[in-house]
Amino acid sequence: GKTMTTSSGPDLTGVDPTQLQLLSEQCILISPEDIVTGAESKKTCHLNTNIESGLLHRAFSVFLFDRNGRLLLQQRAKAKITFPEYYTNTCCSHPLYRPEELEEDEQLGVKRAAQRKLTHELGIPKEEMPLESFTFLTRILYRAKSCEIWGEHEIDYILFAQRDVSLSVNPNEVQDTRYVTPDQLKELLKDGEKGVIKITPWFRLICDSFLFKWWNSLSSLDSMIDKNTIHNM
Ligand code: DMA
Ligand code: MN
Repeated sequence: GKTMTTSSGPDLTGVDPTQLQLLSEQCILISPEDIVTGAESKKTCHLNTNIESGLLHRAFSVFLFDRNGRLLLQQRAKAKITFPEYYTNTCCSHPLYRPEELEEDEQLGVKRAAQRKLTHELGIPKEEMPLESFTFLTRILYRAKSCEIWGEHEIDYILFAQRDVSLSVNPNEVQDTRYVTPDQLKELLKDGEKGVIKITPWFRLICDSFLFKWWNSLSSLDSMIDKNTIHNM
């Protein structure tokens, strides 16, 4: 007979099973002023239908530099539901709705989430990225579509760190990694404009605004910190 479908929502057939499981993670809902208002699943937070109704969540973006000042980039895995195979900064994800990742003092919650995902995506041992190794620079509010169904609408905490690390890439998350100089990144951004490669919208926004200025000040980042502004991009 006929199969009855009672649940509404996106068609998830063909989605990578590991990435499908991660859709049940509890993200942190916030107001445009970055005040916590509740929790919703990663799935709910990333559906364009909900984003169009204003649903907003908290995220972070790590920019990790080696001792020579080169930036570690990743190419997202084909299995990623949003922005598969796009080139982007070192690591991005969401602090989860749990006490240790909700802590706002010294941005400890997002720093703990960053530590967790640097291990999960890139295999960097926690001991190599102590919480003190992260410098929080500022917050960026942006919205972007990945496809007709999925998108992003986040306040993104920008975290910088500089140290040499050991990598052991998780192929379900990351297709490739590469250290780049500023000139090499500029070439990559040009390839992005030509459509030769794809670059994530948040990474593009940060490259076009703050990245190169901050990169120039790697050894004196303290003067660049802007804890109070939420930049609406
Ligand atoms: C989400 O990144 C966060 C930003 C800043 C876009 P993501 O899609 O890589 O998250 P996850 O790795 O948790 O799927
Ligand atoms: Mn998100």
